[in-house]
Amino acid sequence: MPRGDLSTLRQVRRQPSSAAARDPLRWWRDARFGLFIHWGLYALPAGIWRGERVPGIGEWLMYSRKIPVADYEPLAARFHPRHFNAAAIVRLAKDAGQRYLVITAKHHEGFAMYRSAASPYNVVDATPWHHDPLADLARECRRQGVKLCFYYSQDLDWHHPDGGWNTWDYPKPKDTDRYLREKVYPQLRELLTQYGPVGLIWFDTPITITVAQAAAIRRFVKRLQPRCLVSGRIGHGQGDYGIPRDNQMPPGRLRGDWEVCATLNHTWGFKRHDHAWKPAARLVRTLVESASKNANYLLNIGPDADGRVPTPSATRLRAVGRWLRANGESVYGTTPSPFGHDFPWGRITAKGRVLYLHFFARPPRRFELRGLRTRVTGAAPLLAPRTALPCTQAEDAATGLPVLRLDLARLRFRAPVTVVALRLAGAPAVTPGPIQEPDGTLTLLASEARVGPRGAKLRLSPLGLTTGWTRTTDWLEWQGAVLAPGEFTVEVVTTHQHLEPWSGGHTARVEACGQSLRHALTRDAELEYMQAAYFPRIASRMGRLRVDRAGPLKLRLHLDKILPPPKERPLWDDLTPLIVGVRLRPV
Ligand code: FHN
Repeated sequence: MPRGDLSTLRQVRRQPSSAAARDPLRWWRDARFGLFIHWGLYALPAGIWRGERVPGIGEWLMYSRKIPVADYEPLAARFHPRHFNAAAIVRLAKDAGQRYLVITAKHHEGFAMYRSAASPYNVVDATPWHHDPLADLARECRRQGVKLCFYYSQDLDWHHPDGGWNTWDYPKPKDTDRYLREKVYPQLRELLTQYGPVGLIWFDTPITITVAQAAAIRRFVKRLQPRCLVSGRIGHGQGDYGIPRDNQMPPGRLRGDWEVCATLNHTWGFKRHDHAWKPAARLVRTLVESASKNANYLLNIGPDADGRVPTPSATRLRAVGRWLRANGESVYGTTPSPFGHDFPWGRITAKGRVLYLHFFARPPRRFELRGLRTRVTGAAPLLAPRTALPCTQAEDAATGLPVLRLDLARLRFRAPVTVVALRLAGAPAVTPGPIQEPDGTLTLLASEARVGPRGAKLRLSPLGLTTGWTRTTDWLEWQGAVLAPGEFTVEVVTTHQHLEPWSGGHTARVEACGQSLRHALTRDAELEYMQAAYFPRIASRMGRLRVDRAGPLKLRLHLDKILPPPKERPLWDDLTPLIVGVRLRPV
């Protein structure tokens, strides 16, 4: 079993550099927003097995309860979703502004949600419905202009004796090649030949398959449909784009192409008792944040066993769609923020010579953006392009940093996100590195740090978090820009996946301005941010730092004592400290 955070393992192939070769990703990058659909037999128990609520996500019920195949299979005889309406589901995606749709053709339970000659355990042959919903969706996607894509669990399969991870029915060592030969390849062939052009295959959970197996699956897909994309969770660096962990929003800018996959409540597959619906405002902001980081946003619905989309899901998706209909210009076809850091007021996307400032709350009348070097030729609200917003650009006297000042008196803030378009004289250029915000905070994200010394084991993952910090000689170093010196509270910010333990207790040391702050990484506060339920950000207070002069600030973070990881290690995480960064707040 692999060790290490799934998201930090290499997921993406090195791209050939010619534009033509990159072209297959073009539609996907432009789309920015897709609909994920988790639908399978698990919608019937809906989180309840033999009268008991089963904790965890709905589609994992068979695994969570180690339900024998003999007891789970009969669910198929009860699957008759009379209310399934492919036209309505594709219409919902369109109303939401989603440009592609990814449906679970086969999830880990092993049941094919389409007509499969390769396995009788499929929705046409094994259910009283005798119907292929993927054929309906394919037709509707074509008719309504949405890209059709399939999720396929290439590794975990709790039904096939040699599929990944059913050890309660099949305790003997697995012959993965046999499983691939008997089920995966024949089913992929069906999916790629029966439904017309497929936008992408969303492979998932590459836990047991080898690099050779992953590479062969990729070749197989590309042979049948050369333009079909392959998700990063095929594993072993064979994907066309990367996927952070579920519901994870990484800090700062990302390198390469990514797709943030997320739930509307907590579960993916329908679960009767999961009512933890995320507010629509948060979904819009997450979409914007994804786009600002060169990531698509794939947002999930889990239809029930009758085929109905839960009303709270549909309501929220339509609300996102209403926002997008007015503001879509700042999302579709955009490129990421030119800045490497996140802003406390919102997020930035770009398109050619336009920067879109997305305000998540009413901004102050005198708004300041630091570090933009390109000349601004005009600024206006996206929804009121004739309302010119006065702006000036100057250099900060003490540091020489470019500072843009916008007068937002004429901006009407409309929740959840209001966009201001900045027209530039050329392609956006910015001062690299962290810059103190007008509110006085300076956030030093690990993704903007330098790792040392030469030969360090410590690395920065593609998601901008530390990985492999096992040596006390390694360090992170930043050069930030301070415009307003003074006294600051210094905090180290760490994170962890919510179901996995937090790696804390290590002794950290911050060196800056000739001062040294040494403290254990204790759980002092939890920072508020949108995905905090899944990846809490924990602040550990280090002490106070006095910065006497405006200008560059060099700060180094060391770990003087690193505790050994707990014996009970979770599946994914390498359990070395996951550092998000260091935060300086004026006292
Ligand atoms: O195990 C699956 C899970 O059921 C769900 O399909 C998600 C979607 O990203 N992927 C896996 C966990 O990461």
